[in-house]
Order: sequence, then C-alpha cells, then structure tokens
Amino acid sequence: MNKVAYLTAAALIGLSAGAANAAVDIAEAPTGFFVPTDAEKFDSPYYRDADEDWEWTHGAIAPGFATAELNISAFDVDTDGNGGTFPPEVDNVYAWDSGAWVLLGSLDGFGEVWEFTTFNLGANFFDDIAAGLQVRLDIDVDNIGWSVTLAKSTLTTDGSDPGDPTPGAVPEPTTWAMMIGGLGLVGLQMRRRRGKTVVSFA
Ligand SMILES: [Ca+2]
Ligand SMILES: [Ca+2]
Ligand SMILES: [Ca+2]
Ligand SMILES: [Ca+2]
Repeated sequence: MNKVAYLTAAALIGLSAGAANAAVDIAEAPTGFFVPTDAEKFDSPYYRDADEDWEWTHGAIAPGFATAELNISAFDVDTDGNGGTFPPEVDNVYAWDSGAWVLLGSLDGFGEVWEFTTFNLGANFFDDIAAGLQVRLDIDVDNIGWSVTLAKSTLTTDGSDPGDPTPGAVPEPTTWAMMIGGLGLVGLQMRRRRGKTVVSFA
C-alpha cells in the first residue's frame, strides 16, 4: 500500500471510530411492496389502497446511538385533497414499542413527488431498534379512495444522511466513500495475511 492509500485508510478508520453509532438501515425493494423503479409507481402491488395496509421490519442497529429517525419515502400523498376537491389523504405510520403499536404520525408529502416524511423516534424505541424496528402503514385511514406508493423506509441514527428518496437511486457519495473505504480495509487485511504467510515459510 502506498503512502496516500495508507493515509486514506487511516483517515477512514478514524472517521468510522468517531461516528461509531451513526448508522443507516434501508428497507426497500425487493423487500415487500417497496417499488423497485420510478417507472412502476402506479403498478400493482406497489400503488396501494386503503385495504392494502402493510408492515415491514428493519435490520437491527446496535445500541449506543443518541438519536434515531425514521424516514419514509412516498409518492402521491394527496395531503391537499387534490386542491381541496376531496378530504385530504391520511396515511398513518406506526412503530412497535415493546409490545404495542405507537402512532408516529402521517405521511406529509404532496401529490406527484417522491419525498421523505421524517419521524423522530424517542428513547422508548431504542430497544426495539436494537432488535429490528417493526413499522406499520395504515393507508388511507378514512377509506375514501386514496392510494400511495412507497419507495423505501430509511432508519437513521445520530444524524446520518437518509440519502435519496427516489426508488432505485444509486448510493450517495458518502455511501460510496464508505464502500471504497471498506474495500481498502479488506485489501489491507489481505496484504497483512500475505505478509504473515511469507513469514511462516521463511
Ligand atoms: Ca388502511
Ligand atoms: Ca421500547
Ligand atoms: Ca394524486
Ligand atoms: Ca394518493
């Protein structure tokens, strides 16, 4: 490893050590009914009605974080009731808290846009996050004919960037940096192993 690569790896190790509790867990296609691409946003089963409520579970995030947020990317949340013509669309989001569903709030996006709705998760959810947070969506609570599509559910801790709300979006630059950093560390470990092998044959 040359000096620049070594310093980069060292910097990434320092960076990850400093942000040890910052994590991101993304639930998205092909999990459940998250739409895989923008082109399918009005297709079944992704464009879902009042009687098509569903639930999903996030991957576990190890304890040690101080704050947590749930970011849900939805399309066609008609909170304006299509310009006031109809009562507004209400899609309620719940999270599992040690034995009971707790209402976090409603999706707050508009009509024809992909947008995150962000919910702050209090300390009462931290044990549930460590076990893998369960989330529930009640689509069109008043059952008046609204439908909605979800792209992803992104659970973040300690202020991590939830990234792009668009379905099938490529990873953010920060994610690439972490992936490249991870590959660099693997390379470093492989070099170390090779070095040990040479020593054992000497
Ligand atoms: Ca419903
Ligand atoms: Ca709890
Ligand atoms: Ca609409
Ligand atoms: Ca809608």
